[in-house]
Amino acid sequence: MRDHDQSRRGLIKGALASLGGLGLAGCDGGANNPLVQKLFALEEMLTFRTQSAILGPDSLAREYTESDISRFFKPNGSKDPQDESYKALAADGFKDYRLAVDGLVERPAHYSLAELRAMPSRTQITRHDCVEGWSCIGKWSGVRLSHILDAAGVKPAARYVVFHCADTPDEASFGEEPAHFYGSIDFQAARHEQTILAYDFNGAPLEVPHGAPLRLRVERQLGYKMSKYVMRIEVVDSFAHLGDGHGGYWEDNGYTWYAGV
Ligand SMILES: Nc1nc2c(c(=O)[nH]1)N[C@H]1C(S)=C(S)[C@@H](COP(=O)(O)O)O[C@H]1N2
Ligand SMILES: [Mo]
Repeated sequence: MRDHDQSRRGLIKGALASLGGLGLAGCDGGANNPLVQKLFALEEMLTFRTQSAILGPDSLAREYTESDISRFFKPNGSKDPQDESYKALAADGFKDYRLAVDGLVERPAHYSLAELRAMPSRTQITRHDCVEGWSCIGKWSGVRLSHILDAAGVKPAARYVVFHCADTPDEASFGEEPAHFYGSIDFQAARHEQTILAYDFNGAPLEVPHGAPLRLRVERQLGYKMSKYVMRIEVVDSFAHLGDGHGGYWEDNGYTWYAGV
């Protein structure tokens, strides 16, 4: 059963990959291609059916060994945030970085990197799949998101965890501040054992192209859900008020494309 579904997914991934080869797919623009959107919707449906009906949403993503680690792990999307306060933090080795945790929680908090590193950690070697059709295997270490959520005390009305990021992928227009990247996941994903806020990549502190100083790993989902440059975690009951209301930067981009063409 599992192999069958894996190979169906493989076929769709292959189709996406060949589109990528034609320069049609990819996080940097091709995601707006109608065919890519359709294939992605199909992929999402099959993935959802496979994972919830057969594997169960809490089952673990495959973990690999040290020798499987990709020699080159492609950085994608934002690679060098230009936000002034982010640049100041980076110039100082993120000494003054604080992760904010707020929203529908009993105990809003701020954590330095040292405090995050002092929490129980998890290390996992996993495969990152971008919707563009490429995959890389890397080793990630960080704190489980569920640990952070438990420390904050999630209120009953909470439904999603939102990640507010430092990067501003789009140009500012008409003197407005450029919008920051954001993403969101539900609590099933947030509390999954392999869902971590990673500060180390392949055994060394995360570097800027991969999301320094802290990035989400949500291993049962595609790459674009794994917010880099996480500055603030907000627990919400709805994301309708954020961005264009679709729960994330990439999600909002998909919607804009459908509406516009
Ligand atoms: N803040 C932020 N997070 C992001 C992105 C981005 O542009 N900004 N791109 C996403 C996409 S499409 C992918 S494939 C992965 C890439 O992670 P990597 O650069 O470590 O390979 O980050 C995801 N998280
Ligand atoms: Mo991606």
